[in-house]
This record gives sequence, C-alpha cells and structure tokens, in this order.
Amino acid sequence: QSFVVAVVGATGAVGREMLRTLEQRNFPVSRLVALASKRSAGQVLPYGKSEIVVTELGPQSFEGVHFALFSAGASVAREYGPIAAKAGAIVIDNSSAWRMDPEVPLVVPEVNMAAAQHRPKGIIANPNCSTIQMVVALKPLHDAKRIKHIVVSTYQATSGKGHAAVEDLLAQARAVLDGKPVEATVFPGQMAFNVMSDWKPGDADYSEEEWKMVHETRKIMGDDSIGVSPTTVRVPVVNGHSESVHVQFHEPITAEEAKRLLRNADGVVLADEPYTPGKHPTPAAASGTDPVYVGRIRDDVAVKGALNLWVVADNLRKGAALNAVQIAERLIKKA
Ligand code: A2P
Ligand code: 11C
Repeated sequence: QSFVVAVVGATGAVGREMLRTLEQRNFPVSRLVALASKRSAGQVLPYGKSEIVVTELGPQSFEGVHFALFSAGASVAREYGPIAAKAGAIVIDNSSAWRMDPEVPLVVPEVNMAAAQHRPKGIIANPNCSTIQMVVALKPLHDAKRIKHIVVSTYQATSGKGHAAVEDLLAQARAVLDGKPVEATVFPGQMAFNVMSDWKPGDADYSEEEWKMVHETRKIMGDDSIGVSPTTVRVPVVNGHSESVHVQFHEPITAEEAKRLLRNADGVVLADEPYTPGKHPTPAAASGTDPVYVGRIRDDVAVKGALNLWVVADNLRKGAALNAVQIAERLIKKA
C-alpha cells in the first residue's frame, strides 16, 4: 500500500528535511504534494533523484491526501490543520499550535506512540526539537527510577530558527572575519561568535522555548509531577542541538546503571567511553544523522543518586522531520 503525502512548508528548513527523510527512508509515497506560500509557487525542490514543483497552499490542497506533514508555523497550522483533517488526512504538525490541546496527542514514537491512536481532531502534534531529544534520552531512565527533577541548559543551533536564520549566521560570520559591520536580519543582534537567548519572552521571565520544555516534557512522559528547570540558549552552530541535563530521581541511580539502560534504548546511541576530550557527541557530527546521542554520563558530585548527561541530536531530523515521519511510519505498521 502507498500513500498520498502532503508537506506543508516544503520550502522551509524542516520542510526540505521532510522531503529528504521521506525519500531516504523509502516511505511508501504514491503522490507527493509540496505546499508553501504563494511566494514559492512554481519553485522546484529536489526529491530524491527527481524534483517536485511547489504549489500554493489553499483549502483544496488536501483532497485525497492520507498524511499531511505541516511545518509552516503556528498560524498556518491553526488555519489549515483542521481543513486537512476534515479532508481525511492524518495531520502531523511540527508547530506549537496544537501541542498543548488536550484533544491532540503530542508524540515521540520512542516514548508514547500509543497516544497517537487517540486523535479526536485528526491532528497529532510533533514536539519542539529541544524537548524531543531530551525525552528520548530520559524515558528509559524515567521508566526505571522515576524522574523527580530535570535541570536542563540547551545549546541550540541556528537552523532551529529556520532557513533564514542560518543565512544570517553565515553572513554575520563572514562580516566579522572581514572586519565589516555585522548586520542582524533574523537574530536580535550579533549571533556569529556569540551566544544569546533569542526566543520570545514568556511568563515569569522564562522564554517561550523554556516553557515548551516544561509543559511538553510532562505531557509526553505522561507525568505532571516532573519538575523541569530550563535555560535555553542559542549558539553559533549551523545545525544540531546540544543539552546539558542534570536529573534527580525518586530512586537513586548510578552512571553505570544509566549506561546499561541507555545502551540498547530505542533511538539512542550511547557514547559511553570515559570522558575523553573531543570524543563526546557534538552537533557537527550528529548533523545529518538520525539518533539521539547521549554521552558524558556522570554521577552527580553534589546530589547523591542523581546524574549529569550530555545529549545531542540533529534538530531538523529527530527534532522535527524524522520524528514526524516516524509517527507516520508507525501508524502505517499498525494499520
Ligand atoms: P515560503 O517559502 O513560501 O515562505 P522556515 O521555518 O525555514 O522559515 O520555513 C517556513 C515554511 O513555511 C516555508 O516553506 C514557508 O513557505 C511556509 N509558509 C510560511 N507562511 C506560509 C503561508 N501563509 N502559507 C503557506 N506556507 C507558508
Ligand atoms: C528553536 N526549538 O530552536 C526552536 C524552534 O516550537 O517548534 C522550534 C519552535 C517550535 O528556535
């Protein structure tokens, strides 16, 4: 059996990765519909060895579509998600629009695939990239010892902000090296050779990105008692998010036990050699690959029975496109 698949936002950073992921994983596509705004209608995108012409998103775009993978921002998802679902498509939306809706499952296949079976709105939400890689790494530990509290600091790549943000970083880097003035078009200031928090502010002086990590982690893990203390930071990396994660549990755990649990965990690659400079997971090495890499697993030196980990993944792949495609793959297998 094969399926009609629409990619909404096909010209964007995640949309392009969705096309690549569908093709590379041989998703059974009978027809692919690449949708974007009017600006991009007629644009030709690579799709495997062939090409696909972008058409303008409209209310009629979803006729006969089985899976609609959205990555065109929250307002497009709010407007067109229900239209696609009404037309009969299973919508998998990468924006924040539907994630916290109680009638929309928020799914990471390695963690809570069963939730995807109950979708009264016909919509499944794909979590935020920084949340996805963290919960993939922590789920086996949560199952074993029940997480009490997570303290996470992120080192997020510019690709998480979209295609134009990467261009901004590269142009700024060139300007700095050439001794020219730095212009910021997408970032709120100098991103090249700098570190900043560039997300919209949210409640209590936490950024919206930080609140996503709090609420989405609890919803995906199905445990509202988990405490999450986040600090999200943008670093001048093109692609691949990294996270420093401190975790406290209801029952004590050792680094050795955690390594055993993570060695064969779904979606995880354990980099478990003792700390060696240059040998821990890096975003440059993770970029273009599927797994969530977990390294530098250490017993906390101050809190007994707690752990510190370093978690790295390709934010466009596992953090977005791959996670969405994996949801569709597992739904097909069940059908
Ligand atoms: P377009 O390229 O035509 O603007 P990114 O996250 O990399 O910035 O990409 C955003 C994606 O969402 C792009 O594919 C963009 O298309 C698409 N998009 C943005 N606004 C709309 C809209 N109103 N209708 C359809 N697609 C949209
Ligand atoms: C970033 N994680 O890296 C953000 C982008 O809710 O999907 C994605 C925001 C989201 O800036």
